[in-house]
Amino acid sequence: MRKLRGWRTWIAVTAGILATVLSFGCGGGKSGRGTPAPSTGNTIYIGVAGPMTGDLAQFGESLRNGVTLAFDEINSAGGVLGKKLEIVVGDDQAKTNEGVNVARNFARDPRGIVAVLGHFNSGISKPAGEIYNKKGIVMLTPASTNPGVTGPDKPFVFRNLPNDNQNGELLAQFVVEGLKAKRIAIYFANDEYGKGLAKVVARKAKALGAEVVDQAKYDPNADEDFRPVLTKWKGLNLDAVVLAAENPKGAQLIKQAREIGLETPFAGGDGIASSELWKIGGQAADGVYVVSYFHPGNPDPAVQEFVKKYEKRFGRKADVWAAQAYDAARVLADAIRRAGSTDRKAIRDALAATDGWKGVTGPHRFKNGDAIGKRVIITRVEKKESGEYHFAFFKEVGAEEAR
Ligand code: ABU
Repeated sequence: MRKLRGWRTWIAVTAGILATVLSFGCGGGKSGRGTPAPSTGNTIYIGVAGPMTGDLAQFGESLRNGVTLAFDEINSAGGVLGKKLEIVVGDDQAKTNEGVNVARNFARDPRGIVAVLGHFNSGISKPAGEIYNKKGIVMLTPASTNPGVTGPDKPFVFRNLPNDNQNGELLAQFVVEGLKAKRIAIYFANDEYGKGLAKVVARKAKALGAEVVDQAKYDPNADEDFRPVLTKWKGLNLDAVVLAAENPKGAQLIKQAREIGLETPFAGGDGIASSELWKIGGQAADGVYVVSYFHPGNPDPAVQEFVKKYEKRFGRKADVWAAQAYDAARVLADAIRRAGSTDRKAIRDALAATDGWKGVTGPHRFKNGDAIGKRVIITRVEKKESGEYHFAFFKEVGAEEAR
């Protein structure tokens, strides 16, 4: 009997020690395995991930600038929960393996990263999101639109923009009904974003009665000559070309199209919503239609204040990705404030419960991690009197529920 009591005591003491060790190592048992407890000092560390170098660095820069501006404002006003927000930058170089490394490094960062804003590319947000989800760290992407990035099986993964089921349908509808296109061709990047968007556009365009005459894909990681396909398309009597691509490749493609004399109207997804369109494409970009969620000419005082502050701080104009990141940073800060702590699960729950928080890109609500009710607009590249190109507001095409 005494022997049995001895064993019981030994088991109880061992279990106690184990529980204590685990609670120190994993943030009170609430963080993923091997993930340091969330920041407990006077600083809240937030990861910002995207392509900071490489061909897609323009997008990473917009994301980082948008978050920087938001955190500067919040910190000047006293921070969140009396703590300062600080960015930890992760450069995924728009490469999947680098993105996965960034996610792993964030998850084991000894400072205890509380949440992550990013990544940009859907093909990276998908595997990286799985890591964050497993580790119990919120990932809020301001840019990745492939439907598979989020889902009920990934409760820690969010995006604050419509997914490509919505964007693709709205883009197809605009092309078929708005541009009256009956014969369409689609050129897409052979990546998670391009393939997904092209599929939805093709399906919806056909459903609306248009003919998808041809589709072509390109390798986003190779130096491609688009001219052979574009030359073939010149003889197809097309009414519109839909582009499911990211800049700079999208801009290069449009430039080559005009060079070989293909004058068909181009309409593209949000991957070509950056100034590289005219910086690379020049005059060829004139008149290209592009999906967006932000318009700097919006007279809303909050939008105008953001546009001015952004230009003053960074010496460049705010684009849709800067605006998206600015809103993502501020809605996350709002969720941390509402959570009342840096507990990662409490932040996830508060973010999921966001109900109408209004940013410069519109109101924010989430369902299974997807943004719902967000405004989608079509912009058109136009030359201003000053000679500068810009994305002019063309048409609002929807604010539908995520599906
Ligand atoms: N949605 C813009 C391009 C980024 C991506 O989803 O891959």
